[in-house]
Amino acid sequence: MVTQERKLVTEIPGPRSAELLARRKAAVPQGVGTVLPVFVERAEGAVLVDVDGNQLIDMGSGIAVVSVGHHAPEVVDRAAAQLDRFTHTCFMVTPYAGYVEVAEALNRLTPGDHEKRSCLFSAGAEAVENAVKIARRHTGRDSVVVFDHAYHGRTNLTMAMTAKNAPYKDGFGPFASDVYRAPMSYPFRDPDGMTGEEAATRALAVIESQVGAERTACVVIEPIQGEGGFVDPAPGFLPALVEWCREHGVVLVADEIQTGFGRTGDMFASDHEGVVPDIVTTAKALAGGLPLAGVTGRAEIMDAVTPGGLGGTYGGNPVACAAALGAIEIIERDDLAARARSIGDVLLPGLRSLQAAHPRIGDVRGRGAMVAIELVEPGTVTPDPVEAGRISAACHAAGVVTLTCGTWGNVVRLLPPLTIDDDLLADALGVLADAIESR
Ligand code: PLZ
Repeated sequence: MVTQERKLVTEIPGPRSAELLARRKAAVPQGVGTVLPVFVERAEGAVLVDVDGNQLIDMGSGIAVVSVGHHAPEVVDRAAAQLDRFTHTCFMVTPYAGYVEVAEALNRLTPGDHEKRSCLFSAGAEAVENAVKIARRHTGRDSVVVFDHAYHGRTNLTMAMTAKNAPYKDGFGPFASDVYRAPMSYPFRDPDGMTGEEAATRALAVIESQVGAERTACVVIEPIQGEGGFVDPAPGFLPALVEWCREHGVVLVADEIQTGFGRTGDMFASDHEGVVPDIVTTAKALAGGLPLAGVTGRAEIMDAVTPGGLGGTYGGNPVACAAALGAIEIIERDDLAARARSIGDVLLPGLRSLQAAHPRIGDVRGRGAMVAIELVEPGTVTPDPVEAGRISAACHAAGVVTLTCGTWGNVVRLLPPLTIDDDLLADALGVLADAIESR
């Protein structure tokens, strides 16, 4: 049992982690980054235990993956039982019930009560790639519209869809064609008072003039952007995009890979404004730590692809499906969306009161347990990535895992497990406050 408390017994990283870091450097290319070089030995709930015996509060959840907490018994027991039965057949060769059960759960939980179908993959980027394939086949059109600050993955097509150059795209081209970028609604950086509807008009003008509705297969959007800086569009932006898509037969794909499964205080971030996407991509929190991703959409769109057009050797691996059924059980039974809202009710006011005293905190934003601060030069919107890095590093040194994000790397984001207890959350917020104040 790992006690749910922060406890440092060495400096961070400790000597054993430092030793492993040296081996890592000799064995793994530097291109695979490291946010915080403590090597994890065990994890439970919201606490990571490293190889030196330090206990760190995990405010990143492995990038929004372990929403149900580390080592949740429902996930571990189901996955272990499945390991004992069989680990692989390939669903396309000889199917098994777990895949179908996950598809049924996705069809039930994603926004809208229309008839749906779901197919499963191993990584988020793969889900996005397949959503685009399906939208293209269904519409017979080629063009894909994405947004400024978007993040959709690291494969060739999803690199083209991702906005930020370094480190994601720099030197990795040429990229897939027929991907077009529209301006995002970014309330902190948009003209004062710009509404979501006005931001949508701005985006749609770009799409209509530079792509054309009749050439557009799909519009792909994160309802709250993740890696791009937790950019939460102004109310009205998403509904206006959906309406335009419907009018023009364009498939609206909501990339809910980071926002899904209760994270933002609704089961899906699209639910917040009653938006019903045509296709939803999921991954991360879906399987509580095992690799699994989903594409869920309207039956008539999903069934546009002929047999054999979708798949992959490992997609919907039986162990990952068993884990997903455990994770989904917890998310629904314990109403983790409501828990996410109460986490937001602690974090957002706490961060706003820090903002009042610290002009480098330009913006506090997010919903539920997906919240962030954007650091700027005081009194301006000029990004301050150095300060974001300094704050994050100070949190790490004190035993709290935080992540940064944003096009300019100037956003510190918080993504705790939704099961984190109040004391641990308060401790993490206190560490963050000290880090901000220690300048
Ligand atoms: N779409 C919205 O957030 C993954 C990437 C971390 P994969 N985000 C974390 C990194 O530096 O690689 C993500 C996402 C959204 C797609 C993806 C891609 O999911 O499972 O990493 O392929």
